[in-house]
Amino acid sequence: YVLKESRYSYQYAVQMLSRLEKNSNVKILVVDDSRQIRQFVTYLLKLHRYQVFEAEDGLVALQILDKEPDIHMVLTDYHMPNLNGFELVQQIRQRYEKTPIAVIGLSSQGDSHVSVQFIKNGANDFLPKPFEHEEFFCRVTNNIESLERMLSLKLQATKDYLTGLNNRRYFAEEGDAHLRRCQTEEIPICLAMIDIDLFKRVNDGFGHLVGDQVLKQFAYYLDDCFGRFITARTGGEEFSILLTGLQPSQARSLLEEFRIMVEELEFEFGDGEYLRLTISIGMSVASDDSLDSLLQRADQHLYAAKDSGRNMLVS
Ligand code: GH3
Ligand code: MG
Ligand code: MG
Ligand code: MG
Repeated sequence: YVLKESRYSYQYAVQMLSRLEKNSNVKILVVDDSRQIRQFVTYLLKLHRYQVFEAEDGLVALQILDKEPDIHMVLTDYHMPNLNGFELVQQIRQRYEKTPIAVIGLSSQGDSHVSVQFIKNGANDFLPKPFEHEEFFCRVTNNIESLERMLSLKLQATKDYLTGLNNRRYFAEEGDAHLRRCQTEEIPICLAMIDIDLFKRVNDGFGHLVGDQVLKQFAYYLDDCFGRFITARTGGEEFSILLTGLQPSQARSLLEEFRIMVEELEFEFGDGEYLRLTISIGMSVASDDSLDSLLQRADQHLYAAKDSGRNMLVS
């Protein structure tokens, strides 16, 4: 006989437990003006260990979403005072343009018009009330799974695989948007391009794997010092930072401090061995130009730093 895996097998139980454990990290907002329905939906979700927040109308829902940035799913009724379900979805899409939030509309059966309108207004899915519990859980799980797939794709598209820093693509998109915001608000902004000196020698002398290991350590220090700014690995051994809210003189001294710190660092590899590095930095100061022209000027300054003997900042 081949024992068919039972629904109640040990493996199944382990699988269920890990699913529930995963669910406990998922925050869901339930919006309904009927307290009874709200509590019932909450009860169902809590059975599956989800973290649940409740709102009695759209306005309260928006307040909660503002306070809880990691709510990624909203289940909402249509008929509600203040802000109805459609208006809530519209508001969510407008305000959280860049945050993936799955919205599932709920409304009484027979109102097919409502389901269409929910989807047209930006909801991901719709569920008529009353619903089968199984269908309810299937829809919630499906939507969470597609959300997770989306988040993981987004992460892959914006992060550098080796160092975990933002990649060039992220820097171009976010940097450009950020630069514009700062320009309208008249916040000072500088761009630094950092390039590791003679990095080819690390690879040639110790091998590519050591080179990778060193780049990872370098990225760690860069993030530690400049993590509050927009940073990225924009080339092989080249990194860029948008220094916002600092006067050029402040940006310069921060970068100088970093350059000197790097000079004194010991980058470990193999069995307790270490090597030293220096960096060259090109900095440019934004006026009303584009990110491209800022990058271009920083690059010219970086080139000048290399030309003048490396291990220095030119701005
Ligand atoms: P310079 O001071 O003029 O910048 O000299 P350099 O040797 O750093 O510059 P060059 O552009 O000639 O060489 C950069 C080297 O960085 C070559 C390349 O093998 C290495 N590199 C780029 N990306 C990676 C990476 O992901 N891993 C490793 N191990 N090496 C990399
Ligand atoms: Mg209602
Ligand atoms: Mg280099
Ligand atoms: Mg380079």
